Amino acid sequence: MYFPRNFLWGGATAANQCEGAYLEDGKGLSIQDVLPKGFKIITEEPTPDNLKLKGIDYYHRYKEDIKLFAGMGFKVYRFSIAWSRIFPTGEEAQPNEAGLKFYDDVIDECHKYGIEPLITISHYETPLALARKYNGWSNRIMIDLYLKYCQVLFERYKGKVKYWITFNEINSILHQPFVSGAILTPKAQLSNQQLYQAIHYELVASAKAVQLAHSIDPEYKVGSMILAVTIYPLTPNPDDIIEVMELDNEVYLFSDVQALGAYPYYAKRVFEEKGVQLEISDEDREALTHTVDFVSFSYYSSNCAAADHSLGEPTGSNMVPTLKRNPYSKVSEWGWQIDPKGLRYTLNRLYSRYHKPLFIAENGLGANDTLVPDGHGSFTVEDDYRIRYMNDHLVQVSEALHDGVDVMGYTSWGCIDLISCSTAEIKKRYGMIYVDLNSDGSGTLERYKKKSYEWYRRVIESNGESLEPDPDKPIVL
Ligand code: BGP
Repeated sequence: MYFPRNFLWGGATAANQCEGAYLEDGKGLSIQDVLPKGFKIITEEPTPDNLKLKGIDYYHRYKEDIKLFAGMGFKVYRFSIAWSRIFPTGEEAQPNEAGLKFYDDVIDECHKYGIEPLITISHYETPLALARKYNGWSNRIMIDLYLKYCQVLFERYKGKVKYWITFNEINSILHQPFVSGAILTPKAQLSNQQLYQAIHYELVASAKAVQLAHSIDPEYKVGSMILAVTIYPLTPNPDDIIEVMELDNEVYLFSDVQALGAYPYYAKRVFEEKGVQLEISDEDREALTHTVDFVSFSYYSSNCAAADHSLGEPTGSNMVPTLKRNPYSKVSEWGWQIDPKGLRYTLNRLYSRYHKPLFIAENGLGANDTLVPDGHGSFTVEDDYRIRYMNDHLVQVSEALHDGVDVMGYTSWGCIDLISCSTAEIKKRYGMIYVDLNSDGSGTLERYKKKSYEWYRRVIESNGESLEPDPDKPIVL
């Protein structure tokens, strides 16, 4: 295996999917508090009876959870800060000290075990008040409000945190303008003009955050993050190749701006065809030149696309509905196609485009798990399917490293079971740590180590040497 000695092995979570305590210690409502069932906004006010709001009670159990992460040997832990814990409505003159104190403690707990924190500044959890008052990122005022929040974090955590990600999966605003951009206008009524102007404001905010971070601490490493929708042409028909090229450009437009410092050459035509006349000032253009230090992404699956949308079997993706099944890929229980080699391909493509260090911020398998007695008086999950998924993806990360790609690290998504983003379920579990919580909200919230816990511990301890390179050979613990 080709993992460098300083490879950052770890796991990732997001505040809104695990913390719970949705109004504790002065926290304000976030947009997630009106999404108790996944991507559908509820009109009534959130209540404490809501499953998603309870998360997995990480807010009160983070010490136990971080200790469990340390037990696997994590070098890095990616988590997000809930913006509405720091600025409950986004507009207070002073940050909420109790909210900051919570993250002080989380960061200290990481350091206790030599775990490097990697903080996502905005992970689908904008204060709800900003959505209601300004229609979220469709309003330029969001740039200043976001930077005010960033400044508090960058100053507070100087010398304690090194790695930051400005926005989780920034390109998902194309498909989920509310979740990703706090824009209340329903997608069907949102014009391309409004959408791309909002995207522009996020990109300017991200670049200004990079500049601000570096001015506060030159040691800070700030990254971008995209949802890597890796797409193959359904057939060798040149029309399908062009279809994929255009779909790719929709995604790369974001990381191109963030990593290369200006709108890419193809943006002019994209805007022309979408009827977008971007309002962009000289100050904006200057801000965009502040590029990220690393490029991160989430990778779960790959898909196919064809120019003729009637061809192929739809994947049922709620992000890009025109995506098609790949007959060569297996499919998860939630219909996500499984393609480990697609990760090597994605790493190579991003590296050849940006020549900047890459970070795999999310990867993992959402699956139904069954808790069984472990034979020693406790419980476990025999999650060989998850081990297989992670093993085969990590082997492809090693291949990409061998190809010469600079990969800084890998954080498996939902290293502890948490509430799903798209469906708000607990039963779609990604963790190597099982949380005793059921869909009806019952359960003790006790944590149990799954079989994958010991497997990942050995992978990290051996720096990848224990991985099974042959996808057809059983993985023996
Ligand atoms: C990404 C999000 C995460 C996470 C993951 C898995 O898009 O950044 O927050 O939840 O997807 O998705 P899901 O929870 O819908 O299975």
